[in-house]
Amino acid sequence: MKTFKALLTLGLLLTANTGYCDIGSQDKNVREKIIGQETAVLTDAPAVPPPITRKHATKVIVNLEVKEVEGRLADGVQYTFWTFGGKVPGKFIRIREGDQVEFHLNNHPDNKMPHNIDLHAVIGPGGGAAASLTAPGHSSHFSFKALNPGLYVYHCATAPVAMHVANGMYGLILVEPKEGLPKVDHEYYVMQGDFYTQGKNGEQGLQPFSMVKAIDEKPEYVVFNGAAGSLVADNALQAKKGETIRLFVGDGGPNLTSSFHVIGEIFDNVYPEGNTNTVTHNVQTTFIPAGGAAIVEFKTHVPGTYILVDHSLTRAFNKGALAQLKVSGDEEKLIYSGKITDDVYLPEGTGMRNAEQTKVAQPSAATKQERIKLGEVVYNTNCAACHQLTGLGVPQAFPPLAKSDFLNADKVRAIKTVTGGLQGNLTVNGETFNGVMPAWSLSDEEIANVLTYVYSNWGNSQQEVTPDEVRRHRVTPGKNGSE
Ligand code: HEC
Ligand SMILES: [Cu+2]
Repeated sequence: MKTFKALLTLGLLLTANTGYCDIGSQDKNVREKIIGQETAVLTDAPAVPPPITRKHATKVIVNLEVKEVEGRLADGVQYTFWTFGGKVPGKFIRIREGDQVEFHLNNHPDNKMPHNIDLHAVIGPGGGAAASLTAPGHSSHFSFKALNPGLYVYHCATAPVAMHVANGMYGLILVEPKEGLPKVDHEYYVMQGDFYTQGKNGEQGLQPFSMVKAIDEKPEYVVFNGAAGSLVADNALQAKKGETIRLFVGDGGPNLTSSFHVIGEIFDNVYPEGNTNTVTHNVQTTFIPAGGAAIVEFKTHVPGTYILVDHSLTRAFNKGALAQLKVSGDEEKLIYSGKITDDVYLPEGTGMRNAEQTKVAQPSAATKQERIKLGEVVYNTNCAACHQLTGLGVPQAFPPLAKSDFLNADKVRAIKTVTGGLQGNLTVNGETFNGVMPAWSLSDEEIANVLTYVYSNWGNSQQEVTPDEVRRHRVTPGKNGSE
């Protein structure tokens, strides 16, 4: 009670000083009447939904679909992204302060993992995470009231959280202040993220996630909008001389902070940390924490190509955190006399792409040793998220594969478990589990490889599983009646 009074006094003091009372306006937002209903317009980066012009709070329905998709991370480098809406970063969500949001999280049936969402714009435990945990082929919904205006990050918070975020599960939600934001000519959505591949930067082929590099905070790629070069050349941001630009910039991390800078521009306005109540001016580089955001605004005066970077520069020029803004129009010699060409920084930026070629595919294994090696890749890509790289699992959630009595007792049952999925009560090494193991649509070869890898490690029985055995014992997903 005392602290509450103190906070109230602080709130009043702040009102007196800045004309703005955070706590009071939150209370007003709690009480604000909800009039009508609409479905949110969601956009893929770099597009931003149109400004909100309504003068009242409404009920906004948000439908967001989680999709696990393979896509381009850099030239010749593919990655299995986990996404909110099919792309990295996730769909941009724009609502108004005071709105009541009915949030639907849909986990596509082709996905392999459970997912959820933690929106930093939500006040409530987990920011919606516990209320939104959703298995593949399911849809959850929860609702929240947007009490604080600002630009907020949202992300998946399913264990292992850092892995879900590292795979691209983040995006931005703008809670537009009641009075709206000043009008500008262009609004764009840019979000930085760090990626941890098993292969070195530039190594070709489909690259599995590396938990080891993620824990060491040593990304192979640091990029804007989900891929190196996502916003260059034909995909560069566009403007004309004399236009005003607003960038909604987020940092999904999972680990690195961004020193966000546009080479050749000065930010006329920055709303630091995404806080729409405070504007600072004449900023060169603004700091964006992991899991944070900022809004920057500037007017273009001189035509040419401007480079957006994380000013921790090896990230920009060696790991991919580089984008372009192309400003068209007549030269402006008075402000800038030099000749401006398009490709000043590109030769350096493209240097990151040449590296030796390694092929990540699954040929058929000639020996057990080869099978184990191939199985490790399948395991790290598909199984480690739950059963962990150590095979030890997660207490009360994912059973261990290391020294598992369930696994070692019956090879055929293991094949049925992986091909058909498994749910319901299960006892492994005396511990009870009651979770859902998804069914895997992997080839006979891949399942033979992954099970042989599992059997050959962590104190297990050393059995080999052959593709022929998988073919003979595989079951239809969901039809695993063995347990
Ligand atoms: C989304 C999390 C998840 C992923 C990914 C996953 N599993 Fe499982 N797995 C589970 C859960 C949960 C159970 C226990 C199911 C139950 O309670 O009935 C389980 C059970 C098992 C079991 C039987 C229990 C034991 O510990 O021996 C085996 C074997 C197994 N999984 C192998 C695999 C393999 C191989 C892969 C990769 C192809 C894999 N799992 C991927 C969640 C997962
Ligand atoms: Cu997730």
